[in-house]
Amino acid sequence: MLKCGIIGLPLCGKSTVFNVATNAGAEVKPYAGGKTDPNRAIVSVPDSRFDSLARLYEPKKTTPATVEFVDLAGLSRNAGKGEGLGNSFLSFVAESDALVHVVRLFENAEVPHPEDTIDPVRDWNIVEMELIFRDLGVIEARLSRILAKKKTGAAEECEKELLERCQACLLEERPLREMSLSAEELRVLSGFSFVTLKPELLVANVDETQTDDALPSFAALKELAGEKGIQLIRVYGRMEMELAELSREEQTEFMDELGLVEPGRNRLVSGAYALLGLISFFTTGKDEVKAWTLLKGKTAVDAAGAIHSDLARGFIRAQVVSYDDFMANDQSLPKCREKGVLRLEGKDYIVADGDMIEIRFNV
Ligand SMILES: Nc1nc2c(ncn2[C@@H]2O[C@H](COP(=O)(O)OP(=O)(O)O)[C@@H](O)[C@H]2O)c(=O)[nH]1
Ligand SMILES: [Mg+2]
Repeated sequence: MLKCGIIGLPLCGKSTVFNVATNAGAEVKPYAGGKTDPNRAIVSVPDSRFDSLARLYEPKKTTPATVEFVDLAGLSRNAGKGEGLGNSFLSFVAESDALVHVVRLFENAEVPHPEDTIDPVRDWNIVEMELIFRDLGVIEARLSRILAKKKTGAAEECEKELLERCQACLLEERPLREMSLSAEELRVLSGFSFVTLKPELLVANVDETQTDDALPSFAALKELAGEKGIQLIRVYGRMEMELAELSREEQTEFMDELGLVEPGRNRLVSGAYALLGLISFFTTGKDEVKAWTLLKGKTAVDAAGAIHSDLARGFIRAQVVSYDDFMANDQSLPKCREKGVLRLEGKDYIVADGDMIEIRFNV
């Protein structure tokens, strides 16, 4: 399951955004020190196709695709003042698949800002630099271990050369995700869990009174996101957290007022999903309708393996029909077969978003 770590300076609204994403009701207040377990919650990925399949099959069990959000309390108050974000924070970032980076735009005289003023671009840079320092430290440690060796093999020479290129990138204050790395290079780097290699979703946490696109802090952030190629979404943190607790009808009413088409939860979950290039495929039946998560570009055998390793091992063929074709043909598999939209695909078939798949296998 995909794990999204929520990061950002103290009091920027991380726990608030966590609650928007998960409706988990985590405590929203300044961290008082001491050791605290992170807030964790698993949420299902909103998908109207999955909902209609579940209604149609009326299975004993429905299993939507899921995403986990993790929000760590207790970032160091001294982040950005050269004291680092703390080890527990950085190890939590390292175990995330994607980062949801929250920056504060909201004005609220009751909530102090660790840097005293509202400046989301500066805040973003502070956290980004912490992540860059962390990766630099990991590289330096590894390089000095390689250099200390009397003899190094060809593989280590390659690794050293690659790490030095990464180091040069970080020393220019650029995250590793800005490098163009081959699949093989990414494989070599995978063991280091580099945090600046992780895809990042930038969340502008604005107050419900700040709906204007021309808001200077928002305009500046938009420019930054454009420059860096980072996906930016706007969340009315406090307001949408309260919204998440209301009934559907009440939510819709308030969302209309704010000009929002989708609730914050959907924007956050779908944003993270798209960010990672994830798609969903479905398995259907009387027992269970289930949505599975797969990386874009993966094959029918990968899909089989996601379900069970036996299905990948004994893979013969995948019976595939797209959700859209299925719906367009009276939700009837025989009719889909007749029309030729229900196909038998081989191992190398690239799974498309919304495919309904049945694996034929033999073990
Ligand atoms: N006015 C306003 N206050 C907010 C907003 N988002 C968060 N806050 C307040 O800012 C404080 C810190 O929020 P919290 O989510 O605990 O920040 P964290 O330290 O990053 O987890 C809380 O008192 C929130 O109510 C917002 O959109 N508007
Ligand atoms: Mg918090």
